[in-house]
Amino acid sequence: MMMHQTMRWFGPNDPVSLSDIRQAGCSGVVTALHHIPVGEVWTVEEINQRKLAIEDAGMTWTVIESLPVSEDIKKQTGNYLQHIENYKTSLQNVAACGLKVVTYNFMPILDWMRTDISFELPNKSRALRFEKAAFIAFDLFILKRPHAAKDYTSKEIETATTRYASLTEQEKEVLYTNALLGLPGSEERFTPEQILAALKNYENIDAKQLKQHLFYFLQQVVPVAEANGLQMAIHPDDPPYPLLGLPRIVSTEKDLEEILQCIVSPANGLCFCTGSLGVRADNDLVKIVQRFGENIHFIHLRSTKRDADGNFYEADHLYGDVDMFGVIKALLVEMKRRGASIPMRPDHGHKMLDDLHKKTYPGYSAIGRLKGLAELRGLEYGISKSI
Ligand code: DNO
Repeated sequence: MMMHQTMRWFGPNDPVSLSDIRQAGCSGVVTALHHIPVGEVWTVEEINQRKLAIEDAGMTWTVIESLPVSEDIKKQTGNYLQHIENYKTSLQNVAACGLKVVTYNFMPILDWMRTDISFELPNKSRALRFEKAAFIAFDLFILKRPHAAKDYTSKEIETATTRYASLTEQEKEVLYTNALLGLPGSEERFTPEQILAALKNYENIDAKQLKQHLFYFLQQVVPVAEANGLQMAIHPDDPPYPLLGLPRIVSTEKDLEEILQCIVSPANGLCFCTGSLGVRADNDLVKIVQRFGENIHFIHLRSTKRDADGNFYEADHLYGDVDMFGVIKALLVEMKRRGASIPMRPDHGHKMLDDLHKKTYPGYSAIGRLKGLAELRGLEYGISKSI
């Protein structure tokens, strides 16, 4: 038994087509209705229309990535109660259309964060990278977040100051654009004013408070998911630590444990993302699979490479810091235990070959992901034959 192999598809505007994904060897895609504003209901008609398009291309759609959680729900402000009701309705609707897994995240304001989306590797392909000094320079000197300096050591500030001084005007512009990239799947860019205003709303929400908001949300929606045969899958923070003074609450093994305990249900589960969790050296990924395997409903496979200065870049899928052999082996043991396959996707990929000249969503070019998937599939096949 192999994992259910999928790729993320951003919908009809994605430069990577369904046919490309099918040729990469996928039996399904994971997607979302990105055009529906966050907080509103996904209707049966809209879901079915997307599902049919995917089935027409010879694949299935069982995993949603993502059914987004509104900022109001995360902050418990404004219309959050209505948004939770809408979320429940969307869950009922996606279940009625035969979907199974609902990925979401609880990262305030921003989803993933990188400083460089075109980091040149020795072989000339391009990767996503997070450079700490550049990020701090962005925070202090471009965004100019009030009181940001108190979050950093004087050494970090010194390094960031030097780094900022080394940037050309064009490089500053690129750093600004990268750091303020909107949510994946949207063309939106935040302005510094928008971000500062959004950050201000989180001033009184610390990690403990945000966790309570997550738990409240889960206590509301998980019973609906369970009653409808759905599996919720929370995506970890990327990177897995606080940024811009914002709390991050899905970063460590302890966080995962608390989330799974706040409402014990087969529907309350994880999107196990090795690239996100793997940025922290104190996350033992194999152990996390062994401990929480039962609640892993969706898998993102990717590897990052850290350095001593707190930087990381997205490495080849099988190398970097992630013990991909150990992780896949542990996941296959879990699949065997439950007698069912788990959906996976190669997370991100390098920009390489013809894709170097194309405009694609950062991390989501076709060829780099195809290479990642092919390598992961080979590794999985080898391990599955030997256990
Ligand atoms: C990044 C993705 C995330 C993920 C969301 C899930 O490339 O892994 O954007 O889709 O966090 O809600």
